[in-house]
Amino acid sequence: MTTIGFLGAGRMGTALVRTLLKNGHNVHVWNRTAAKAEALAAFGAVPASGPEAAIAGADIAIVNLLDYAASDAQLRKPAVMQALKGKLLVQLTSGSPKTARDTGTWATDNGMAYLDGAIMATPNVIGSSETLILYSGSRPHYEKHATLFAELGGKSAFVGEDFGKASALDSALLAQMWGTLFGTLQALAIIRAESIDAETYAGFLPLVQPVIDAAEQDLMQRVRDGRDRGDDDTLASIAAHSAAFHHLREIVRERGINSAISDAFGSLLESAIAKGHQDDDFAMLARFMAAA
Ligand code: FVH
Repeated sequence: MTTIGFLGAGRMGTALVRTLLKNGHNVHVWNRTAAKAEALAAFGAVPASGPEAAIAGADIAIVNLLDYAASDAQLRKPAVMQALKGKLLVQLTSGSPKTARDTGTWATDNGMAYLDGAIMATPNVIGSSETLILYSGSRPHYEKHATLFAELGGKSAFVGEDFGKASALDSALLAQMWGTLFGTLQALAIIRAESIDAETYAGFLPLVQPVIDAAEQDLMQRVRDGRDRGDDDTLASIAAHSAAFHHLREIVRERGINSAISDAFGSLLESAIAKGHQDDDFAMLARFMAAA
């Protein structure tokens, strides 16, 4: 059993606190709107009058607030910093790799151990064996509390001592998710515009995932292996993609579909061709996406 000082009782904070309580931990919780912390007393939590009171008698502190601005406003209070000295601070608020690194440096400079966590799940699956939360920072402290982290998410993993690594992987996975979600919106717009009937639509759905999986895995492998130059290994050149992409833009235009998504992707293809890469592999576009 661990005594935890927990800051935040929003949707995610409440799910995290309830899971910690269910696993027998002693949780002192503070929330800006006190009623949300008080509601957790029904599950065994101890509502705290302030963040420093929540952390004072705790072994570790866990933060899950809206953003780093809200988190910093609490953590950097002198009384809270005093309460945190010598303890592990686990940041489960979403942020960028930079804010994670800045906070990790601030924490270690002020006598704390630090783990930055990226929750790859919604509140309803916290505590599930399938739930993934990535952590980066102090490996010894992750290993010391690995059981507690596994209770929050069965697929949780330590990804490295660079404080920003968990957030970086989170950002990459979110980019992957939004790319797929926006692509799905585009596909649905075409299906709706072409008045595809329910039976045809039902036949379309099983085709989607295999296409996504194969394309994304092949592309990641090619980018990793540097196989982006036009050679006999190229399956589809940028010119071939651009020619096929032209049909997508035709449908979008003819059917009056919002062209923001297809215009964005089309401009990447066009700029690569303008720079003479028409015969290179589609994977070459990764160089265009990379920082200049
Ligand atoms: N919900 C989700 O599915 C995602 C999954 C991935 C990770 N996120 C991150 O978790 C953080 C909290 O998200 P949330 O969904 O729980 O958000 P809310 O329900 O809106 O709760 C926000 C809490 O933050 C407190 N808060 C907001 N502003 C301040 C402030 N200026 N000072 C102090 N506390 C503040 C808020 O307090 P109150 O409004 O109840 O008084 C809540 O406790 C977030 O980083 C997600 O990206 C969740």
